[in-house]
Amino acid sequence: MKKFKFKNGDTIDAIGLGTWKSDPGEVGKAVKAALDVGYRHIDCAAVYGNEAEVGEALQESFSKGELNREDVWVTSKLWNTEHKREDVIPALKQTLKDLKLDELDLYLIHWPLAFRPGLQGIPEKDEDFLSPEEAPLSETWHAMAEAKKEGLVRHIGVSNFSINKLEKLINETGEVPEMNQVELHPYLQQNDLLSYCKEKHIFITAYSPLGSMDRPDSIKAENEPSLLENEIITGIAVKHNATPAQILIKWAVERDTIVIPKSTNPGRIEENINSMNISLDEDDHAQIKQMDRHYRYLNGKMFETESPMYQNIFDD
Ligand code: NDP
Ligand code: 1BO
Repeated sequence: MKKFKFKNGDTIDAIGLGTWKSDPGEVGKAVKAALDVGYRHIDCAAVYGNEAEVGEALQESFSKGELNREDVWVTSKLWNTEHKREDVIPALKQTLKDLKLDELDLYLIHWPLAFRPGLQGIPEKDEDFLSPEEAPLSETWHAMAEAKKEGLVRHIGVSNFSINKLEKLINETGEVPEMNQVELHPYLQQNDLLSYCKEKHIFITAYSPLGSMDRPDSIKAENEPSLLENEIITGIAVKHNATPAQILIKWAVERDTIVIPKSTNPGRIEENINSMNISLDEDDHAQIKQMDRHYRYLNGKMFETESPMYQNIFDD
């Protein structure tokens, strides 16, 4: 398994298990199935509503002596209602309690958007947000740094940050996030962001690498393009005697990004990690390069209200 090394020597596996939309009753089994076939990296978030079950599965493996805590990389994310400086560490402590861990490997600001504390669901009106003056991202970031100093988390980063937002955060705080987790796949190759992050030594994690087809209809566009059925991808899959999902995952890894496909199906969980055994050639990369169409499955529109301040979150 390819690994990426942080400045302090810690390493993260290039392929992790995504857990968004993994239902209660299924997510624990998925984590156990993943650990059994060699995953050592689990991507979680408070808002996924399933961290307690993920924690039980991890705990079972640790208590049986199958794995030690330090064998598994666990990422979680701060939800948008907890951006106030005083709310960050309590939110992190709740996640640690749910996951039954003393320390996280990586904690990310989930979105560069602050919701009113206590808001259930997603914003419907401008008042459901805290403005950038009420909850500046720099303040949230300072609290993340405090959590790291307190030993609650080993690494901190962000998610869904554009180059502009990263630049602003770095200029305002003098601290560089260690990770940016963003949507990334052949239809959204993020070349500029990749170059920027490489220059700043920020790792990139690619989310929704397979097209996130199990999202609720309310956050799906009509006639979304399919990655798994794309002719270039299926053609390359046939050539390598592999599946389309394996090609998409290995493409992400060969571009030096970390990738976190979600599945609750044991066969697909194993299929996805086995993508590490495939090797794409120059022609495969050249063909996939042509697929970029700057298409986002998660376009952020679900968070938009009337105010321009809460629109175009990705600065596209
Ligand atoms: P993915 O692109 O990983 O797609 C998940 C879908 O693909 C599910 O329907 C799954 O079904 C299916 N699938 C999985 N493996 C295969 C396979 N081998 N062949 C065919 N279908 C397959 O979508 P996600 O949006 O879930 O992204 C992955 C992870 O990234 C999330 O779970 C989450 O952890 C993270 N994420 C983070 C975000 C952020 O804002 N930071 C936003 C979105 C995602 P099944 O389960 O039945 O196998
Ligand atoms: C609102 C979607 C979050 C997925 O990480």
